[in-house]
Amino acid sequence: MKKLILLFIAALCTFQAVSQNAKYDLRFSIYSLDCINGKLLLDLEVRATDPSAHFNIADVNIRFTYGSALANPVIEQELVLSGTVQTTTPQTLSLYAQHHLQGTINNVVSYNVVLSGGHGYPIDDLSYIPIGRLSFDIIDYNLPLDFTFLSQLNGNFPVTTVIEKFNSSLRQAQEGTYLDHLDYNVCGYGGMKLRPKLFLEGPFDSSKREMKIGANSAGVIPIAQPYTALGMHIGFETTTAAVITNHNIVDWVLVQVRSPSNPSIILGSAAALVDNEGNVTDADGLSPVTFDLYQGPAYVSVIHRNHLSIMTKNSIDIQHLTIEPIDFTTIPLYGNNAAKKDNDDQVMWAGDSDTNGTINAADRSNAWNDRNLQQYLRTDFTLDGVINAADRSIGWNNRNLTAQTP
Ligand SMILES: [Ca+2]
Ligand SMILES: [Ca+2]
Repeated sequence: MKKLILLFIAALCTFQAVSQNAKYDLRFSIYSLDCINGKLLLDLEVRATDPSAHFNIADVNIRFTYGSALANPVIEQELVLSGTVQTTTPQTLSLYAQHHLQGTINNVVSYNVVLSGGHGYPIDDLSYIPIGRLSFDIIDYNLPLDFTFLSQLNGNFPVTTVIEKFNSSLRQAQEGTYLDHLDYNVCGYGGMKLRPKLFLEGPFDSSKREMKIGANSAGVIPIAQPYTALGMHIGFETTTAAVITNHNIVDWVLVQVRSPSNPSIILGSAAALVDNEGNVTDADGLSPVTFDLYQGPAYVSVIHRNHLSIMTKNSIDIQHLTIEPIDFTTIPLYGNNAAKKDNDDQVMWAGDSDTNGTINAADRSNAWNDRNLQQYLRTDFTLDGVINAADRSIGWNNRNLTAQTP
């Protein structure tokens, strides 16, 4: 192995430093985090630094260190730079050899891609492309992830190297920005604690700036959360009738923590209770909503079974074991018109009886079909325990609205 590395380094040294524009940025992107089975899938991504730095990418050797929370890196999947790829300028095909971990040892990954034919894949500054996906075992749930690229700029050796194919020759591209994710989200029992606040339009009383507890008074709120049965969550959170009564519970909601690099990826979810003042708590009615994640930047979203889901506009830096308040009644939200503006408050839109993210005629039809029922049903948009004209009215008023959560 040592010989191979030396050969590789010797090969790199043959590239002359010439005036050029090829310059690249690298980042890590968490593809998925499975805290139950202890698996992390991590994508390595590259882009050109700016419009003047676009180039055709040939060989890549990405080197980075990882923390002792993780072990056993293996290549899970080759992504864009895999096998035969289309090269646009000129129009032709390029071939990449099978990706290897070459020199991966002692918490250093050396991810190796070699162009074996063609002009290489053109990268630009508009979007990162994923090169390949690594799998890690999570072996210590109480430590943060700790990824650091090894770069020339930091004086590391051997370093990350990206090679440009220019005409028919190869030359080394310049380093741009390396986005290291330190202390990133990782499984850690109860490590992430949130205290969200939110208002639901259906029961919201704007004159009091709180929510009515009609469904609670009617005794229809179940002690088991409804989201697992709806296929939105894996979990078995239950409360008690006493908690529902004593804490003026309005309903169950689902709180989600999402990847900062791709907010469509849900890193953790928890069913939680919301009380009449909008406080979202664990099933005991008091504790913060807790996730088996360590800490890190993350988007936070809230799902309700018949209101449109909302998410923070930006990722939030959540610290380990520090209760993070997230006031959805005022915080900037992701997307456009994500919530109703009611004087100074943001209020989640009501009327999505099938939780499909859109309020339309099907929802109003469902509310009509359930008229006069007195049950815990998603057609009860006002959350007062009965389905009637008031529910149909709210569904009509909010017609054509869609959830902004990715
Ligand atoms: Ca719907
Ligand atoms: Ca109702």
